[in-house]
Amino acid sequence: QTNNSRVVIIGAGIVGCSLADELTARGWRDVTVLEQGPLAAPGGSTSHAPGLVFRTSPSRALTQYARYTVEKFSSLRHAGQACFLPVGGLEVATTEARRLDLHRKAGLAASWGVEGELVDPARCAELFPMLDPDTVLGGFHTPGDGLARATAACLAQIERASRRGARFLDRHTVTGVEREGGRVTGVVTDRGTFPADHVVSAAGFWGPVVGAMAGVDVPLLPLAHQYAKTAPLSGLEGVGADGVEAVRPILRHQDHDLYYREHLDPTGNGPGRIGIGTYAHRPLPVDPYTILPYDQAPKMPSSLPFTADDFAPSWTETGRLLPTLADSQVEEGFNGVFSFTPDGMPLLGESSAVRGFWLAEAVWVTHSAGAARAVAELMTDGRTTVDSHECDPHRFEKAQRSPAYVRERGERSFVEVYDVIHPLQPPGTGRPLRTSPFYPRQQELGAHFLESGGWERPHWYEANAPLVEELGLRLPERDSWSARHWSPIAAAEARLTREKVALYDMTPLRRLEVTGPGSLAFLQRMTSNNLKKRPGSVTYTLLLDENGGIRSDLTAARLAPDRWQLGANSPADLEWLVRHAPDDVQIRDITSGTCCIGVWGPLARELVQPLTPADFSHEAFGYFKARETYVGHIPVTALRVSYVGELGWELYTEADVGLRLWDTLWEAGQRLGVIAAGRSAFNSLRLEKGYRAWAADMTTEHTPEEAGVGFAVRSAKGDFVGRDALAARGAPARKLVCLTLDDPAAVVMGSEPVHVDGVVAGYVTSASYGYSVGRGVAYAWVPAAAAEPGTPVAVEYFGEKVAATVAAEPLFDPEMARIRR
Ligand code: FFO
Repeated sequence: QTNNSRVVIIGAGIVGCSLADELTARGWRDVTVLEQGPLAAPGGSTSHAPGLVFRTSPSRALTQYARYTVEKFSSLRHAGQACFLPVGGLEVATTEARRLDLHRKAGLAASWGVEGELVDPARCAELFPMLDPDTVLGGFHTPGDGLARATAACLAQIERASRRGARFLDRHTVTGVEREGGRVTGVVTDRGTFPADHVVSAAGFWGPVVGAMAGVDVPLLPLAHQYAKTAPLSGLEGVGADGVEAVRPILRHQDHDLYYREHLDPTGNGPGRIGIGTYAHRPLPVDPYTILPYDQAPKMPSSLPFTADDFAPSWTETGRLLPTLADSQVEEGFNGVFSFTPDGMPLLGESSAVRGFWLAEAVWVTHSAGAARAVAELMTDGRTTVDSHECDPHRFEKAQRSPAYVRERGERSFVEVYDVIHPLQPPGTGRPLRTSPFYPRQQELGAHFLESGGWERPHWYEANAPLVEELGLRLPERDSWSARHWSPIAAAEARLTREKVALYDMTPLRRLEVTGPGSLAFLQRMTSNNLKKRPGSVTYTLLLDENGGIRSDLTAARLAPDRWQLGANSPADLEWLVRHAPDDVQIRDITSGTCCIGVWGPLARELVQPLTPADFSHEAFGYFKARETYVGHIPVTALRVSYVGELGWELYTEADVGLRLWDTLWEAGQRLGVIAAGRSAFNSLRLEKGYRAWAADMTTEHTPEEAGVGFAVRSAKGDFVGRDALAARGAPARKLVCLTLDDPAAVVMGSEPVHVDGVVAGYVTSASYGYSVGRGVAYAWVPAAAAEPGTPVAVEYFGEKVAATVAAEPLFDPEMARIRR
């Protein structure tokens, strides 16, 4: 299918070239790539990138992008050579913490489909003969990793895209982005203006500069990172041949933030060197406005002068790991500039501020092919094959976009790039940023805060510590990893939520207000469930994409005929709805100006009823109903929903009176033994109840039927986004299932591989200990054939096979007796 829209891509680095290739492969005919430097090493980050492709990452999306880079560059050829050298990857551990983490990494690799093997020190030295086996405790070998030849890959894709009609114009400096009526219309350069329907900024660390021309802020920080080469090494001369510039695996020594690759002479005659990259030095932020253009830069714009002092500790450490290098020296080095975002993930997608202006930024060569494919898919079909919500440019909220924050978090991303990061570990800087009105009370109660979306979120409260003993809770010992950011207090909070009543801060739950005469018709078209119900009703419904994939799950409370409150997930939900809204519908994100307390537990009614003039009996205020009333002095919107599976309400009010609402409930609840409870208990309770969390458990890659939320799809109600695509789908090949771990002492964390009949067949999405059921609980994707309750499986946790069983769900209160009363 041909597409004659005019696309201008800014930047002919690996992302711009890959994107031109992907777009022209999808029938886009009018693609122009503008580049300020000379092709094909124009001087951005790609031109100096050492090209290491280690595919394994905690992020499933990044791993899939990197897998595609390997696959694609292996088949791309330039001047007779493949653009990828499959030398393999080796990560070594020199500390016990890292050695353990390599076990976790091996699990991640298996979950995301990367072949790998844990190896002993002797094997490490065999794979990388310079390495002193006495310095390492072990390694993780990934034979399919290797080196991307970035410049060759650019050239190969320039050739291929050019054959399909793309134009690559170098020495064109972009000076402006033209807009009209909220859309891009063209790109201005020093050599003329290029009209455009779509403009893609693939400008790398110049992204913020190009973004500013379009009035779009691009939250990335350019940082310099050191790379050096040794002098020629004896033993490496004449090793290269036939265009091959490396034979040994790429090597990572993450305990000291170091990586290594060979630079052999590809003619097979000359010397060989080792290249050394380090993240061990202080962050070296660079103002992209100060980077010299190609013609004025001494080497190339992205290559800043080497600061030898910063490199010294890395060189010393290198001599320890690779003793033969101790006799050599650093022959050349540079400080190479590249991009870091506040969370380390790329920025991929269309700007909501300027239609037709796309970001393809903060992408490593490692992930470049997959990231470019994702952007091409978004531009062509509006969706991606690999769910890319983690790369959505709108994931940072207003409060997370200040230059000071982007800088602080960007530097942090650099510092932490090779650290062992626990999945719950909060960022070490820039906190607190967003707090709910209840924050002072949470602090008084000794809340242990973790962060998500910039919000401080209590995970448990030290004030509840005495309960662990009072309740006589006996909990299995945890290993050191699962014990991090966890407390037995969570078990007490979970127990009291099931037995009495607890207050949960639900303020970070995203709230959208939808109003206007067209609101019902609009929401009927955009979501899967039937919302045509009386005001006062709440409906659980799904935002599907055109292909029937799950973009989000929502609660839709109809507060008046033309006024709705949606409980949503990511900023992308607002983006998606606003984009499709007709003129007679208004949508507003009211999250920041409002707050929410979940009051849940068997005593919830006894707590709330005396405080409110409304009738909160089951008969008058049924399950999944909403009403606007008062609690004490405070006006509230009360929703009778419960993500923890207990009787109760979500009580919403304005931020200014939030603290008073908390205090009102707290005081009234004393006689009932009310507690404040945190996310740790919350996550356990929701998993016992079988409630899915969007992003963790289900994404656009999954259909409602596969994910077990088919009940929220009412195909008979009329047309809606995704309906026809779902109808055309066959029976699901995989299913999201509930697993219980057979050993009551076992726990897993999420993202672990699931073995069925001895082979890796799926992965864990969310996990927790189920305090009510006395077992570890894990949700996991498995083949449909293994989804029957009773099926034995194994979850691989730090290399151990933990026996587990597919369970009938939900584990807790399947009759809904505790909620519907
Ligand atoms: N909105 C509100 N108000 N509260 C929430 O906790 C959440 N969510 C997400 C986003 N929006 C929210 C939605 N996830 C149920 C399950 C998942 C949810 C929300 C609610 C639930 O109660 N399901 C019941 C009832 C379904 C029905 O009657 O149609 C069930 O499956 O039995 C929090 O992440």
